[in-house]
Amino acid sequence: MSADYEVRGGIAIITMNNPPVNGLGHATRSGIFDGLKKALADGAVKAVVITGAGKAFSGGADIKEFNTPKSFAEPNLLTVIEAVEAADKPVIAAVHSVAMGGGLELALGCHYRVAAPGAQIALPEVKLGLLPGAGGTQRLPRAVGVETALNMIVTGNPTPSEKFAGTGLFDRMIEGDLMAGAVAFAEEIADRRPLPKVRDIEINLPNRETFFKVARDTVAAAAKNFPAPLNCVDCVEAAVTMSFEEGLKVERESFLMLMQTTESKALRHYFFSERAAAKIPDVSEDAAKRPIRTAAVIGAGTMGGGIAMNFANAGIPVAVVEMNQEVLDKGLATVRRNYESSLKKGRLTQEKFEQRLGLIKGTLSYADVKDADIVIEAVFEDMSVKEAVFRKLDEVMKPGAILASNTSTLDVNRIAGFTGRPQDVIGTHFFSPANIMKLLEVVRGEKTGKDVLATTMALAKKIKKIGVVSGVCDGFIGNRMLEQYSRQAGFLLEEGCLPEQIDKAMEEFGFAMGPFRVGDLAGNDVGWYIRKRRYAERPDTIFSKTADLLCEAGRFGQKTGAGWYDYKPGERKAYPSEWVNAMIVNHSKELGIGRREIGDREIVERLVYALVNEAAYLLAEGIAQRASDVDIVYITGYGFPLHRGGPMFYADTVGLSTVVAAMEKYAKGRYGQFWKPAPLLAKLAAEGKTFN
Ligand code: T1G
Repeated sequence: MSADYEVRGGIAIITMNNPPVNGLGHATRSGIFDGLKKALADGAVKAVVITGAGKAFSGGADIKEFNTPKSFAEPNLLTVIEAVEAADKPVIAAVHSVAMGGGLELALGCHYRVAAPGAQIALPEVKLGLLPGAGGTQRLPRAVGVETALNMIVTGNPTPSEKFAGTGLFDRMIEGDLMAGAVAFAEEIADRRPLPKVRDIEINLPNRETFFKVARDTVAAAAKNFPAPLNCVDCVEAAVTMSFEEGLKVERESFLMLMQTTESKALRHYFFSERAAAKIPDVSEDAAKRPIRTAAVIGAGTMGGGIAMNFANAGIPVAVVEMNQEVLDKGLATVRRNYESSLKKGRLTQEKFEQRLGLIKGTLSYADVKDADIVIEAVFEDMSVKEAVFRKLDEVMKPGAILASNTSTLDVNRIAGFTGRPQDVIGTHFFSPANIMKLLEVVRGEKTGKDVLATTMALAKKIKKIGVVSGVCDGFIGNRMLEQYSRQAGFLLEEGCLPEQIDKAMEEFGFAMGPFRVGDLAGNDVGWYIRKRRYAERPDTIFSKTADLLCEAGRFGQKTGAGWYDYKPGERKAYPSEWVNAMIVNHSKELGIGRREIGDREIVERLVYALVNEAAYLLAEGIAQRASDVDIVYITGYGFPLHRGGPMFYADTVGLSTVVAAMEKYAKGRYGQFWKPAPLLAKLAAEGKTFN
């Protein structure tokens, strides 16, 4: 059973024991339920304490069981909590470390609750596209007040346990030995009657109509594409306006409905995918790692400065190396401005501001960084420049230093070959802005040491990035897929679309920004430089020339005041450009293409399925370890809509045979050869299977 039972001097102790976080799976629920029955039947037992073994009281319902029969198998969580609340002996929850979701709901069903300080208290179900489904929306408002409860439920964010000392949530905070304190508390209240129940606490909320109207307006504005947050408001309102039982019914109906939504399945997929990405089949989690006490960055440009900030934010001293004092000063000034902006917005305390700035130093000399544990080059994306840097690093850096490249497309094996220590070379592809974007593509070279890979993945976690391992190919995972996405966008321009139509279609699909607005933001010259290399390396790969014509006109985007769109000085608003649209129409004419009306559906299918098809090749080649890694890359690095779960999850929800049928339709168009389904995609579709 996933719960241990013992009796200590008349106090029964039920200890949930389902590592790693005491998820309330069927076995654990049964263990609690049976332990309670035993305690209530034992005349020698005066009170019951429920707690959790290991690193959590309980992390909540076992998400791995969702959408399986076990999830609702009796005793389900509601049954367990009802039994606890109806017990005729006092039941005390002894909370430590983590009490989340169903774990907190179980504690709320107990008659008393004691807690160690510093425990994370949360109802995070909304982050999974759900809401608390075991009484949390009805009991928490009664325990801590409607406003506090609603904020916790709608945001899902944790609050430290000590914040609830003296509220209806915790009867006592216990420093030191929690179990000894809990047993002593149990003995103290063992004979107290009647047994207090959170459900009996009266709620009074003046101006409740206004309160919930404001709450709904606030939540609706932030909850675009996600139904759960507004349902949370409805349930908390039911706690205020209805009886406990009626409110519980409203909660249950909403919970079961949300459990079936694609949005919730996408969010649950993301939750597990983010954790799966850290796993490397041939590198165990306890593989040897090198200590990272100091870092260095080569290049003080936008990327170099952003990368340096990641180290400073994690408390790791970092030196930025530049060849030119003026460029170095400019780069460090940008870093200071970024921190000043966070300070002004209240996201950073003065102390943290000074501490972080103090951790970043500039230098013009490689010799100053020779003892750094890791050095990351963030110089111009040109192999000859990378070669010069890595030869220098090989000459200067201490033995055992990790030599990383921030290249976004180049061959990390070739870069490793510029050194005499290829086992120490790895790719760390940050995404701009490097101090903000969560994704870090960790590019594993053929000779990259397992300890170097394990160290870099652990470093990703330390600097609060999501590390995803990629093999070596042109563009790794994200940019290789982006190439096909961009190609389709260019062809659509030639066939009849204009930039604003494509961007609008993709933003309505859920992308943060469409491809052309992204280009104008990042700089169209970046892609231009990469395409010119690809024209030379792969002359048979056809691209639309529209993007080149744009760059030849110097329209690099916001940084030149004009790109796919026009911009007014000092504004970031994109205005459709007559010049660009005329250029596109004229280009179609020169190609002899009769422009046609193209619907949003075709736009979305061609751009998204281009991602899916290229990813199927990546998976078959072993560049990406698993489909869910591709989803993580595209959600965290390229703005793919989270509520759709990522390109591979989205293809699964559409159905792979539907995806293949659409591709067969597009294969009849221009450059149709791309639309031949990748063998893996064709195989899975034929077998009625999915990527994830
Ligand atoms: N169910 C199953 N597995 C879980 C889990 C859960 N609730 N929480 C974590 N894990 C796994 C996770 O996948 C990973 O597995 C390992 O535990 C360590 O996680 C009725 C319906 C608790 C703060 O949303 O926020 O209750 O990769 O790396 O950094 O109303 O996990 O090792 O195989 O995150 O120490 C609500 C989600 C559920 C909490 C610990 N609860 N979990 O963080 O470890 S719905 C949640 C977390 C619910 C009721 C409803 C965190 C954590 P693996 P980790 P951590």
